[in-house]
Amino acid sequence: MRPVTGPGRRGVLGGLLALAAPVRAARRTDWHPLAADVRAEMAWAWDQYRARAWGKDEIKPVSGGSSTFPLKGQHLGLTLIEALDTLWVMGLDDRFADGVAWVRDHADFALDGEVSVFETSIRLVGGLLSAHHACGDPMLLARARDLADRLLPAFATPTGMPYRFVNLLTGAVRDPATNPAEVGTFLPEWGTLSRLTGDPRYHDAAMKAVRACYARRSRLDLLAVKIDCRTGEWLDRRATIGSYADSFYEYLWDGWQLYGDRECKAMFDTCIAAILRHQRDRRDGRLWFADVDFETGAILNTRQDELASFFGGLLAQGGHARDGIAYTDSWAAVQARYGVLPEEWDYAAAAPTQLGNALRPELADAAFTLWLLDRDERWRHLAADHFRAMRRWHRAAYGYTDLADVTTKRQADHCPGYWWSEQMKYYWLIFSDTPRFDYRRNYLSTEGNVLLGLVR
Ligand code: IFL
Repeated sequence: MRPVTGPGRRGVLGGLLALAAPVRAARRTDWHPLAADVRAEMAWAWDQYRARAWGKDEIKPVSGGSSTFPLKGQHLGLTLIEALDTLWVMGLDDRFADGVAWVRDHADFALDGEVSVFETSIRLVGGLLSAHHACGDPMLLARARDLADRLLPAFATPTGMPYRFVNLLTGAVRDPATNPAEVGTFLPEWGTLSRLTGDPRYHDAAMKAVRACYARRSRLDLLAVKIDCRTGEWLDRRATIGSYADSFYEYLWDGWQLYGDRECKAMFDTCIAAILRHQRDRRDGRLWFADVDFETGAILNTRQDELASFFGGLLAQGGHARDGIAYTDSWAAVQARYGVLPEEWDYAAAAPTQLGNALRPELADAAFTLWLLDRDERWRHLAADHFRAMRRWHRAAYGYTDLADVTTKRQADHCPGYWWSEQMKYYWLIFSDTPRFDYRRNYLSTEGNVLLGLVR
């Protein structure tokens, strides 16, 4: 692997796009009061978690209970670990120190139970690495390494693509029917681990898995959504930019941005060119990306995961600013209609097909990424709408919860770990102009973990 040399994935191209989309001076707003609101909400939610669910994976913000994830029935401190670099970048230093002390005294990954390799890596390995980036405590790096070592047995397959689940204590693996996202979303965390420990195994395992999946692309250069990690055979024909594929493309770009890896850039360019060619679909003046047959390009459906709403930022990063902005505008129009995006949207019917919202960060992610690129105030307005809608409808007695129905705003009772790592950080960074973050040279993972760009 190569050292970190290039600008962070969300920091590149800023000057170029600024020329294409100049900041509109007339809309200048003082965003700092909103940043203060975001920070106050984070501190309040953390204090609720501290009082009612300390060390548990996830708080139930309506009832005040807790739930486990990614292990069943045993807690790993998911929320706490996901929150750490957000607390630090907000300057909530006592709370950050309290969380680090919990990791030092209580985090234990030698538990007899199975976890999703993908989820554990992006959330917990990534969370520990970003906390280490914030404060430099070697204990955090040691914990990240211990956990990654427990995930490594999943990669011992004939193709190098990992099984979906592994037992943290025994290394027993389960479920070979995996997908591009769960195969190709490791490189930034695992490459960082290799750089910091001098042990190339993490980077090499991540890269081998990416190559194995990419090598099996169709003649149209499209990937399908389900693949057997033992044989490399596709188990489905559907190509999508949504869940089960999304972050595969994101991490190709990230491999280029973080490590200057030309192979990653070439793979990214090939995949994105194919997506633009075969999946781009315009309806009523709006840009969407259809699910298509990966070998013929025939449209299979016009449903769009909310998860795909991050994709506009990625397209712009990769040099497709016009498409990236148009796609983000499509989602912004849905947000304007419902206040909160539904989990799934049929763009041909212009109607939601899944009514819930799992407290999702993706549109705020796209707004932040686009803003880093062109500094256009409209992205801050979009992020502000996202934040204000969240505060209005997702706030509950003991924190922020997901919604069961975006049309009625009926609340469920679950706060996912990523809420602490993602949107709260995106809002803060886009509104605060904090000196703790390098706005020109940085890297945030798919989970919002800052692996480059914290300024101590
Ligand atoms: O874990 C989060 C991350 O952004 C991801 N997929 C979905 C989650 C947030 O919606 O890669």
